[in-house]
Amino acid sequence: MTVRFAANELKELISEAAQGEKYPLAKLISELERPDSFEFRKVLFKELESSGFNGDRSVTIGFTGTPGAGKSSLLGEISTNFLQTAPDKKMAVVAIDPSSHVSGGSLLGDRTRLSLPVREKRIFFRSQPSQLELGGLNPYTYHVIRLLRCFFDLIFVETVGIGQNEIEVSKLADLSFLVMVPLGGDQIQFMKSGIMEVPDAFILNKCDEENLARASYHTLSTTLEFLRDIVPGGSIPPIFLTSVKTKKGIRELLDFILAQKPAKHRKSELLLQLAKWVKSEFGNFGLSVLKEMNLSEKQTFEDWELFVLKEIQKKFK
Ligand SMILES: Nc1nc2c(ncn2[C@@H]2O[C@H](COP(=O)(O)OP(=O)(O)O)[C@@H](O)[C@H]2O)c(=O)[nH]1
Ligand SMILES: [Mg+2]
Repeated sequence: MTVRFAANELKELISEAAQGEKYPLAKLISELERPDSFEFRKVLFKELESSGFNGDRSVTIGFTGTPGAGKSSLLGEISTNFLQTAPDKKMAVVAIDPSSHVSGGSLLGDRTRLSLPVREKRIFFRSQPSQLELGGLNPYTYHVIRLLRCFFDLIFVETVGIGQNEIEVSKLADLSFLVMVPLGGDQIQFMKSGIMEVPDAFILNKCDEENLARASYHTLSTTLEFLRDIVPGGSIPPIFLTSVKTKKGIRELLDFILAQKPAKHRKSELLLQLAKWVKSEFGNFGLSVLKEMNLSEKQTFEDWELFVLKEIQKKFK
């Protein structure tokens, strides 16, 4: 692995990215997405840390659901609202969705096209090819999110899929939403896959009509009471009724998101991601070695990665 940037060049890219410049940030992300990014990551995250960018105040929000539920359209509406209502904040969207294409200043949904001012420094879009056919996290998503956390207050991650994929994204998110359409087959499918247990909150999008909205809310809240074994009269997770068409509920949804505090302990997230990496590289053998390790004093993900690699190599000898 060659180090692709001189130290001062890296410092400059970081400072430009921090000011909202899109090209330098895209360049840093592209480097992170290379399979051999280890040395770069090590240098980058050390540099960020020492420059005071630790991402502690950033909130990561997962938007998952079946294709066509309106995730991209919703994120477009949210972006527009965000620019008006949160003048002192910055947000990023990472779409890990084969059908969400992001180019220039526009977020392209399935058939929707949202154009935002290209020079708007408070918003950043990025699409990542999905590893699996139907959504799922790319192996580099975690590192990209770590980087974005240093510069943005809110990071939205859009993923597609039913089942395991929602669980994957919820591990990186401080707040995870399941986006559904009213009275669709989604609920039954989600119930079967056990996914209703995972999200922190629900969005029923395409509630273009009041009656439909009311009926769907009732069905979903009853289902949740039943599935989550909520005592009668007990509280169910938040459900948002939205329509991109009529703009219903978008502002409430954004207010809820803006009120969210970064909740998750980043350390346990790091350990989860480390285990995921070890499992993909070394399988169950790797995991069994990992379990025996004392990892307490390591700092960055890269420190841990190196340490784990050495330990596993020792076992192979
Ligand atoms: N009627 C209606 N259509 C919507 C709404 N939200 C999205 N759509 C449409 O649903 C389709 C899929 O939207 P998209 O955002 O690409 O869904 P995604 O696959 O979940 O990202 C597009 O044709 C949108 O215009 C809504 O609230 N009401
Ligand atoms: Mg989409």
